[in-house]
This record gives sequence, structure tokens and C-alpha cells, in this order.
Amino acid sequence: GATAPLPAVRLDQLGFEARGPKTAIVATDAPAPLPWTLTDAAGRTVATGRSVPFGPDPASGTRVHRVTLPRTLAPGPGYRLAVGPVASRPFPIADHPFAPLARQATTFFYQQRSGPPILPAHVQRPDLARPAAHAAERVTCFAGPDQRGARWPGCDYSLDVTGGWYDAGDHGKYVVNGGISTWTLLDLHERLAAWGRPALFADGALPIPEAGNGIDDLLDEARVEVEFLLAMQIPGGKRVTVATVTDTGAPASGFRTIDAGGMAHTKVADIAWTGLPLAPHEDRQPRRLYPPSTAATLNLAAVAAQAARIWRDIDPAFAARAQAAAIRAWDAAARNPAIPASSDFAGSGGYGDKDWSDERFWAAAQLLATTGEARFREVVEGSPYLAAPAFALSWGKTDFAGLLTLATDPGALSPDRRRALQSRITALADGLVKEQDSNGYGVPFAGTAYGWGSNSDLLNRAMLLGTAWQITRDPRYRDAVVGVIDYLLGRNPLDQSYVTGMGARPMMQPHHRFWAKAADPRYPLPPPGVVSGGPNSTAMNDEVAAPLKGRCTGQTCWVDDWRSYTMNEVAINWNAPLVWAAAFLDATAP
Ligand code: 9MR
Repeated sequence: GATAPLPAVRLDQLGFEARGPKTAIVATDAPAPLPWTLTDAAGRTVATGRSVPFGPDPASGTRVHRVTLPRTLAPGPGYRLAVGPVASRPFPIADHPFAPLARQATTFFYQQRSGPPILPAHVQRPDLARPAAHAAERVTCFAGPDQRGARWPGCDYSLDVTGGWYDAGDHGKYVVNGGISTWTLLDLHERLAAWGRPALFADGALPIPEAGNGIDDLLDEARVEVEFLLAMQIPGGKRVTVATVTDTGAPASGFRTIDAGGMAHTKVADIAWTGLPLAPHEDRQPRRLYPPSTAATLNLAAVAAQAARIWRDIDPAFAARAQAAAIRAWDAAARNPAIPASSDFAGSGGYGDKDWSDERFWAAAQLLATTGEARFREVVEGSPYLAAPAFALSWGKTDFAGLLTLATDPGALSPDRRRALQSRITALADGLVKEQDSNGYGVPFAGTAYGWGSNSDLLNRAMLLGTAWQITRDPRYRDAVVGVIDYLLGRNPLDQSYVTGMGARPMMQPHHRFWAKAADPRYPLPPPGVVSGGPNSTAMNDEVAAPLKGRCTGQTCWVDDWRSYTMNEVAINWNAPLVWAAAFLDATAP
């Protein structure tokens, strides 16, 4: 149907920090600067100026102007920005505008929990509660044909893998993606003291069942997934068949048997894709363990090692269990250094990764930070990832999940090596600051190819920038993090808040099997605080995205439609860096 034109003034729909950067973007073809006026709730003029034309913007395919408002303004509701003939919606200025975002984004993880019932007392609306699901998940391996027609014989044992978080809109539980998501939340925990807010998620801060147990709530939430990762580890002495690989590393038809003790199964998932909507407790598909892989095993090693140092004083028995599991996983991956994830079974996400040298570095870095042992130091210090880091951070590229820890951990690297790494990290952050000038809406990404989960790519960039701020206290890095959050909360060509329940035009229709009201009115709307994967100009293969081909540019290839798993799914590795970035801004608000 016909849609009203989007308002031309785009800014963060949560508003601005009273003493932070304030940028608005105006979609306009006007060749010359336009006069702007900022008024307060009483209609008084607070500031005036002229916009700066940006010219053609490759990322949005439009022309825009930038407006920079004064760095310091009084907190209050009802500000408005008029630029030439157009005006913004009213917006607030506040000391901590991102506090609700940080808190709500964290509650996503409780609601993704698998196993226990999701109780009305812990959710925003009664319809978000649901019964226990996959509550006694003792499963065997999937013995069946893969898509090459070869039959995986499975395994001769079962594991109790109850718990953890569902990955996304589907009900799979994947070690590879669980690893980086948990690391991200635990990394945030490890930084809060340095940011001056160690108690941001103190016991009682989050509406979770563990509130009141005397332990930090962010740690309680993260432990849910650490326990799941540990449960996915194969007991000692077990032999398991895995796909054979060709000389080039590609999986070949056929299987061989390995000594698999200490390895991690890649995933537990339904044997066929389920439809949408489907609440977790309505899932009737059989669920199985899928073959172990080197990448999954190193994910487990990295996160279990990180957990061991964090819980050392909080729960020494858990810390010791995690550390032993991490070392067993490391040793198993050394024995089996090239087992690819077999992504050839239908019915769940692949998370296949053909290069696990980055996972190996990540695991070594976490084990070094926790144990100080020479064997891990040798791997880390001899690695090209340390000598010449190139920034990337995603489920499939995890070396920076080691480097960010090493850059600020006081004991892992020698002071000289740490300082050298810190300056490499700030140099990379300088590059991201520059990238803001390459596109009209001012995000720290110069490309025009927006990949699957592009919003999380920006959030992971925010983690590099936030760490650079922690190292230097240079406000340019923090400002760039504000820019990422501003973009996600409405400063974008679609005037869209990509986070549910946040801002004037929030995302409403995630691709999610339970929060599926758009698909079926008997299911609930999403809870607040959940971020969409975002524009995807590279995959474009679902029924909503396909017709957009050739009709959108990077930042505009997105529709709020529940059918679009390539553009509008939600996922634990996307909400985790949202929590990190929002908590960073809240903790460090000037
Ligand atoms: O985030 C993943 C993205 O990088 C891949 O391109 C895509 C296709 O393999 O899969 C994404 O992960 C999905 C996973 O496989 C299954 N659960 C939902 C995830 C988010 O869409």
C-alpha cells in the first residue's frame, strides 16, 4: 500500500546525551547549507546553525546534510530540530539516555533460555511468559545421511545438554555462536570496573530468577551459556566418526574415527527446520547432537578459560571445572587440529568455518590470561594475529576476541608487548573514526556491501572503539560508539529504530518463532531491547529480500517483515554487542 514519506530529519530516537556528541542527518537534495534551529519543550530557541551538505552518499544512495548540535545542552524532554522547511519529532536530552537500552537488551538472554519456564515475574508482559521447553535434553548423536548422501554413524553415548540459550529465531543451540556471544558479555563484565561502573549489573539489577543470590546478574546470565558449552564436551575415551576432508580441507564423502574426548559437538538442534510460528515448548521434532569440530572445541576452550578467571573468587569449584574443561578442549583440538564443522545436515544453521587459526589464537589468548602458562604464551607471541592485527570480529573470525582481552589484561602480555598491541588497536580505531566520513549517516564502516547481521558488524566495531577509548580516554573513539548507537536507533535512511520497544519507530516483526504476532495473532509481540540483524545487501535470498534486488543500496536493503530471515532475524551474537555498546555508553557518560 501507499506509505507516508519518511520524516527528513533523522536522529537517535532515544535522544542525546546532555554532554555528548549530537549529530542529526537530513535527507535533502539542497545543494547549499540550510539554516537550522533547535527549540526546547517551551518552544524557545536554544541553538541555531547551518547544515553541512555531504553530497551523494554511497551507503544510502541519497543526498544528505549533517547537523552538529552543541556538545552541552540541558537535559529535558520535547526538543525539536527544524532544518530549512523540515522538522524532527520531539526528542529528549538526558544524562543517561542509553540506560534503558543497556538493561532491556540484556533481558533478551533470559527470554532466549532453553529448559526452564520463562516466568511472568521476569518478563515485561504476561504473554511473553512460556512453559518449560526442551527441559530434559538428554540426546544422542544424529545418525543419518548428510547432503552428500554419506551416512554419519553418530555416536554410542548420550549427553545431557539441557539449558543454554536458543541461538536466534530458531531453536538450535550452537557452540560456535554461543562462544562469541558469551565472551562478549563476559568481556563487558571484565571492563566495567575500568569504566568506573563495576556495579552496573550487580545482583538485583536484572529481572532474572537469580536476582538475590548475591552474584552479579550479568554473570548469572552468562553462566547459563557457559554451563551449556561445558555440557557439549565429549567425555574422555570416546571415539567418534567425523567427515573426512580432502587435501584442500574440503569435506569429502565418507567418515573416519577419531579419539574425541574433550572435543565439543558443534550443535544440538532439530533434525529438520521447523515452521514459524512455533513456541519452543511446541517443538515436536526430534533433537540430536551433530558432529564435533575443531572450531567448536576451541570456542569452548576460549570461553571456559575466560570463565575460570572470572569465577575464581566467586565460585572456585565452578572455576576449577571450567579451567579443566578448557585445557581438555585445548588438548583435544591439538590432537584433532582440522575437523571441519559438518554443515551438510539440513534443519539447522551451519556455522561452518573453514579457518580455525583465529579460534586457536583466541583460545590461547584466553588460556594465557587465565593460567600464564608458557605453552599458551608461545602460541600467542608467535602469532601473526598479534604481530599484524586486521580488524574483524564475528562468529567466524574470533582473533580479536583474544586481542581485546590481551590489550587490557594486566598480566597476560609483558608491558612492552601490551603497549605495542594497544597502539595497533588505537591505529585500527583511528581508521574506523575516519570511515565515519565516508558515508552520509556517519557510521564507522566505509563499504557499501551490508552483510547478514550488518547491525552486529557495526556493534562489533563499537567494541574496538570502546576498547580504544578505555586505553586512551580519547573522546573521538567514544563519539564513534555514540554514532553506531545513533544509527541503530534511528539516524539512518529508513528512519528506523532497529531495536524493539526503543524509539518512535521500532522494529516490530522479528523473524522469531515465538515473538511472532505478525505471523499469527495468538503469539506475542517481541519484548523490548532486541536488535534486528539489519540491512543485508549481500544474501537477498528470502522471499522478502529477493524482490529488493537492484532496488536498494547497502543501508536501505531492509524491511520490517517476519518472513525475512536474512534481514530481520535476531540472534545472541547480535544482542550481545548491543548490550556491550549500550552499557559502555551508559557507564562512561560524560
Ligand atoms: O549470522 C549467520 C550469518 O553470518 C550467516 O551468513 C547465515 C547463513 O549461514 O547464518 C547466520 O546465522 C544464523 C544461524 O545459521 C541459525 N540461526 C540464526 C542465525 C542468524 O540468522
